[in-house]
Amino acid sequence: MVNVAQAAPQVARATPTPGIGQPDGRLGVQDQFTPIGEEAAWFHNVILMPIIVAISIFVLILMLYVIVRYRRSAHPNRSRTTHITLIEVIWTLVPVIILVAIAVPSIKLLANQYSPPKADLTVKVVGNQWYWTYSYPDNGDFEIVSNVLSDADARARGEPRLLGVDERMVVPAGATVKLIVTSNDVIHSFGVPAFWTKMDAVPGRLNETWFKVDRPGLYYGNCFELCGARHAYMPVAVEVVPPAQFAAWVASKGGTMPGAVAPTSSDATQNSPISNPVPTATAGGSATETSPEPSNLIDATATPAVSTQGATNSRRGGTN
Ligand SMILES: [Cu+2]
Repeated sequence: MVNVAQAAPQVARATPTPGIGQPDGRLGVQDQFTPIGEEAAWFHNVILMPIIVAISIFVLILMLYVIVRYRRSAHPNRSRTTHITLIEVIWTLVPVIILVAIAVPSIKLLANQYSPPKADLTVKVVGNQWYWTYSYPDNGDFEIVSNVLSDADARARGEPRLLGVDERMVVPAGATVKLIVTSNDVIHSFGVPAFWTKMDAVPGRLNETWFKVDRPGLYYGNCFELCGARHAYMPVAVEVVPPAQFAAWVASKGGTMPGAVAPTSSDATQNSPISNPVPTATAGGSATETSPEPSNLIDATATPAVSTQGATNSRRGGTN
């Protein structure tokens, strides 16, 4: 698996590890393999769940106590008490304190999700009825079409039913991967639970998310938006590989590594604003009016990041 660099055309495929990157019937969230995922799972498991359980048990005990202690047969003459200032202050302040205690780690997590480190790699994710395409603008802009495996093929390859795909998204381990997510037809949603990554794929709109995984392996996800008859048949499979193997895989797909060919364009891409979807709105909107093709959409929005000269040249070299 490590020495695939010499075998350029055919690159080894990772096999799934039980319990990692796929549902295994457990209660709770999957094991997390990104910094955001670890933080979010900690927030869920250590903060939210204990508070929710404690409140539920407290309220249940309180109700049982009141039902028994103040039952009608024990109190033939009802109490005329309507206000106790102390307890009203308490039951106002305690929930406020609980909410603030939840809000602090929650907002911190949200801020971390929206301030990714500089991207090492960009992958364009396009949802289609009913498959995904992945293209790699930093690596010669080759495109991969990812279709679900048939049950027989999945069994033959040792992959879980309805999660295995023919062509996986492959990314290098330890790299910050920026995803630009859009759709070709209806609203889909790209998600990988083990990364805590989920993003709507909306036609005519570019959404952005990111992940960074250090552990090589195979991680499955799904389309998370009900998108039509074969919604359940467009799984996501992300294979995280050592960087050398990623380079071999890119070569096997006819792509190039950024440093090797076009250092200037890759620099420009890396300098592009990571969490700024604003410039995409106008370009995306106009592109939608003329043509709904998402590759045009993304090219149109990608041009500001590269130099204006580059954009003009490519246009001249292309259709005009
Ligand atoms: Cu879908």
